[in-house]
Amino acid sequence: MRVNKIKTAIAEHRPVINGWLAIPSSYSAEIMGHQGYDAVTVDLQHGMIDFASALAMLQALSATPAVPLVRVADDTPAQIMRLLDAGAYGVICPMISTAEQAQRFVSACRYPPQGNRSFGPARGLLYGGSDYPLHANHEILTLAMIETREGLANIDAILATEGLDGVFIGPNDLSLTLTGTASAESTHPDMLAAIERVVSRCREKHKIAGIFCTSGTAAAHRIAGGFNFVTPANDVMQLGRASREAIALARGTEIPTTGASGY
Ligand code: 3PY
Ligand code: MG
Repeated sequence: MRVNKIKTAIAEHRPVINGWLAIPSSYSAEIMGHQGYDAVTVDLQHGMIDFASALAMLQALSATPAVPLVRVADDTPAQIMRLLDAGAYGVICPMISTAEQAQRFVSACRYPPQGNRSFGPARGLLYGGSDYPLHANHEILTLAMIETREGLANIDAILATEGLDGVFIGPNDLSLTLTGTASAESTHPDMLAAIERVVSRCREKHKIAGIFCTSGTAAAHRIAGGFNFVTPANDVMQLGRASREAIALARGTEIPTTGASGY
């Protein structure tokens, strides 16, 4: 089976830079996959992406060096299994608040006896190789999103879930629940303490510590803070920023720091 390069990078202590797709386009996916990201995630939660678009995007990513990942809309096992069958090499699952939820998520990603993933690997075989069924349990990446107060409180139990590779902080949701304001780069003391707590627990337990960031600079700051899986903004944010910059440079005006998308 094709090796999951994300797991290799983590084992070799190289931070993973993960692109993020919210626009339902196989062409966007193909472009992003060729830019040097270690992985690119198709976002079926907040992205404008349905299963048919996700399938085409995973196919496009398959022809690039980036490892194809998905963020699912929720922890529904049928949805998780279907996206794995569509060739996703890893799943980021939002709003994991308890060990039971984490267990249900991981089980959906693992064939028996480790889990309850139903057999029908489909594109998994095409992308991964004919021995996919033998190695999928080891190669498929599982990241539980920590973005609720309860998830933060249960971080130790969540990280103890057998087969869970790590966590990915949703800083917008986490800051919203902790401070009342959604801000991915919040410097509120409660957020800083929460982030430090998750990073140190991950380090102790040798689990992946991931986080969504608003820019490359913010991602570098997170890596310096101990994260080893970072997303330096999504396609929408990058497209908006690149457009504003081009317009301002053409007009000889100042580049606005935020646009209609809020970033
Ligand atoms: C969050 O910041 O809450 C996220 O889910 C990032 O996409
Ligand atoms: Mg979120």
